[in-house]
Formats: sequence, C-alpha cells, structure tokens
Amino acid sequence: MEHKKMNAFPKSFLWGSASAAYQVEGAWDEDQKGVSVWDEFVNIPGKTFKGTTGEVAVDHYHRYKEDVALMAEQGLKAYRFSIAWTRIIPDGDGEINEAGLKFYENLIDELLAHHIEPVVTLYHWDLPKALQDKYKGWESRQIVADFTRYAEVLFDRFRGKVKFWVTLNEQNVFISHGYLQGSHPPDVQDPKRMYQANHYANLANAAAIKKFREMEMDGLIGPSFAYSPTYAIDSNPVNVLAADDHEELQANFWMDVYVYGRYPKVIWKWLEDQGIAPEVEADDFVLLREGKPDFMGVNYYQTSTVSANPLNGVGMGKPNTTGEKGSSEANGVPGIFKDEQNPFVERTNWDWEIDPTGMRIALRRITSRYDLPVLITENGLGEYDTLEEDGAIHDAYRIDYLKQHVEAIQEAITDGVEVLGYCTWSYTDLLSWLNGYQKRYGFVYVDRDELDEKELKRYKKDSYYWYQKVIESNGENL
Ligand code: BGP
Repeated sequence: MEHKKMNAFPKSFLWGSASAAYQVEGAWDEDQKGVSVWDEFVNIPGKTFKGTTGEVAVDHYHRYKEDVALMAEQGLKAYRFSIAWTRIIPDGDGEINEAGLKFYENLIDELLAHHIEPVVTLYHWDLPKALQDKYKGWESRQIVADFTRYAEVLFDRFRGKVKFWVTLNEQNVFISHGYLQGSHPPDVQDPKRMYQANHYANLANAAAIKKFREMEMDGLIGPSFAYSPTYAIDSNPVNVLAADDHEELQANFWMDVYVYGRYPKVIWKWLEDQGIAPEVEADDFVLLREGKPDFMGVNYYQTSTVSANPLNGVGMGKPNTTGEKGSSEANGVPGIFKDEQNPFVERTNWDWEIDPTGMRIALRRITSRYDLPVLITENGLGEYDTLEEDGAIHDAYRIDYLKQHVEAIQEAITDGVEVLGYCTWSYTDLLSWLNGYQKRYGFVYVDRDELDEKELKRYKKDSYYWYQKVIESNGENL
C-alpha cells in the first residue's frame, strides 16, 4: 500500500551499528582467552578466502577506545557487539576469566560514557573448542546447561548496564553452514546431525531467556534471525507452493519455535519421512514455550526467489565468496525448491540481491505472524571500497543502499510495525567469515587487506558522514 504521509521514527529509535567478536577483535590468544572452533577452522587450508583469519582482525581489542570515539563523534545511539565465550570461560564450562569480563566491562563503560546503548550478543559463532572436543558442542544436550551458565555470568556482571541482549546470532546460519553445507565449523555434512544440533540450540536459546526472566533482568532479550523472505518466481501454482515450502523450512521452522515453542507441522512431517527429525523429550516443549523472546532480532540482507524443484533436481551449490559477480552455483533442495534470480532486482559483486522492499515485507511478515517488536540487528552492503590518496572513501553505492533500506523501515513503521532500532552491518570494516577482508561493510574503513595488516589505520567513509546526518535528524534527513 502507499501512504499519503509517513510516520516519523520514534524518539527512542536506536540508530546503531554492529560487529562480532571474532570479526573485529583479534588478540585471539591474549589474556587467557581459550581457543574457539573458529580459531581452529580458519587454519584448515582452503576453508576461508585466501586463508584469512581473525587472529588480528581489525585489532578492536586494543583499539576499542579509538573505535568508540569515532562512534561518539558520529552520534551513534547503539552499538551491537558480541562477547567471546572463550574470553569469559576459556574452556567453556570451567573457571571464569576475570580479564575477559574486564575487557567487555571497559568497552561497555566506554560506550555508556558516550551515551551509546550497548546491544550485547551472547553467541556469534565462536564456540569454545574445548566443548567441541569434549562432547561435540551443539550436538550434545550438555550445551544447554553450559550456555545458560555462561549467559548467567554475563547477566550477573552487566545487570543494570546492558538493556538489550541477543541470545544466538543467526542460529539458522551457523547450524546449516556447520552441519549441512560444511562451510563453517565443525565442518559436517549430515542433515540428521544438523537437525539434532539445531534442536539443542533451540533449547539453549530458550533456557537463556528463561534464566533472564528468573534473574528479573531489567531489559529486553531475543534471538537474531537471518531472515530472507521468500518470493515465488511467478504465479504458477507449483512455484507458489515451492515458495511456501521455502518460507516454512527456512524461516518458520526457526521463528515459530522461538515464539510458539513448536515446529511447523508440514516440515516436521517431512523430517520424519526423511528419517532426519531430531530426537526430542516431552519437557523440551515446555522449556521452549517458557523461552519466548521480547523482540525478534532480524538480520536482513536480501530476499529469496524460488521455483519448484523435482526429486532428481538441483542440490546444494557453492555461494560466491570471491567477489566475482555471477560465480555462485545453482542451489536447491531436491523435491522442494530451487533458487532463482529475481529479474526485478540488482545484485552485488557477491551476488546478493538488493531489495529494500524485501525489508518492509520481512518486518510486516514478522509482525503478522508473531506480533513482536523487531530490532533490526544487521543490514548492510558488502562491497569493494577504494581508499583515495586524500584519505577519502566515496561509497555512494553504500549510502544509496542504506538510504533505501531506511526508507523501507519507515514505510513498515507507517504500516504499523514496531521497530526498536536499526543496527547496520558493520561499524568498522571487518573480517567476513568466508570472504576475507575485501568485502567491506563499514562506515569506517580499516586499512588492511588479506595479505598485509599494514597499520590498521581508520578512515571515515562518505557513508559515515551520511549516517551522522540521519541520526542527527532522527531519520528525517536521508
Ligand atoms: C551475517 C553474520 C555477520 C556477517 C554478515 C555478512 O550472516 O551474522 O557476522 O558476516 O552476515 O556476511 P558476509 O560476511 O558473509 O558477507
């Protein structure tokens, strides 16, 4: 629908930006930090683009004050970052490491001193390797208790300071990449194991939220879900059915569990028919229902367009991690759907579709189905940037992308969606898990590349100044 007049952004709207520990911190073995599964995985030849690692990343661990000063100057209202479990409890379930807690306390205090709201992600993929070795990490029910204890340590320490908490970042991504595509640790390709690990992740998410309630924490908590709303390639009913299946399998399958504590029936039946349904206990569903979040965190980058796919049709294909446009392979699930290129939208050099209207659709679908407020925990454009001789970075394409998405959010607010805030991905440039350092997302350029860390100097991009004006005008001046 078209609106005659748009609603303004709420006064309390969190204009933010985001990062994740492994992608920015570096200092991978300092101050008694334990080893994570990513510390190990990146050193397996051929796993990441040009063998890049986060061992130094953009050295945020040592430069956090400089980074927060840049945020303050820009006027940022919220900064979403993740805590590395291995800094807090190096072996996952043993001693608590005060030096790790201190680092995050300093960061949080620095943010609060500049009136920037910390938005803390408990888990952004860097599982303690000790737990992987001990009981196969997410494949064991034991992870639920260990994750809850870790969460409790953080709730206890940062009570009163942190008001926004994100439990698991993109469970749908780390589980499917880790156990189906084998492109993330622990490098498994087995759907049965994937759905089992996923079930325990659901329980861990719910148990952490339950703990938050029991501790009477002042604040809001929810997961961050990577949501790519589905379109059918056309109105052929078989393709519309494929789109329905895609939405059920790739979105409702996770978000229904978070909010309603149950799996969608159609997908559960399909999992049983395939012999890949997880083993569950009756009490699990009691816990899942007790773990209802306060908001749905959404990482929105793009939509998915699909068509029907026969039983002998196309299977899993590799995504583009090189930045060579058009290099992603055909991909699908035989008997259900296959991915299509949407002819109505542009694509980035990494073949990600640029679809701001899809953001509005994502926000509306969540509101209709779950009736929860939404916190946009990630959205942004990964592209090549050029550092000019005078230190400028003219990223008009990023401004254009962000502007269109902010407009779509305002449309959604006018439609009646409650949006708590908008965290762009990312604040500084950082390591892209599988795409190295050349795929840049930040407002702040960091001068390093795949092979050379250089001096890791920070430069403000044009988009930095653009967002500054957006924040200053509470979204009126785009
Ligand atoms: C999300 C992750 C982020 C970030 C982002 C961009 O899936 O939560 O950590 O990496 O995607 O993705 P990429 O780095 O693959 O371009």
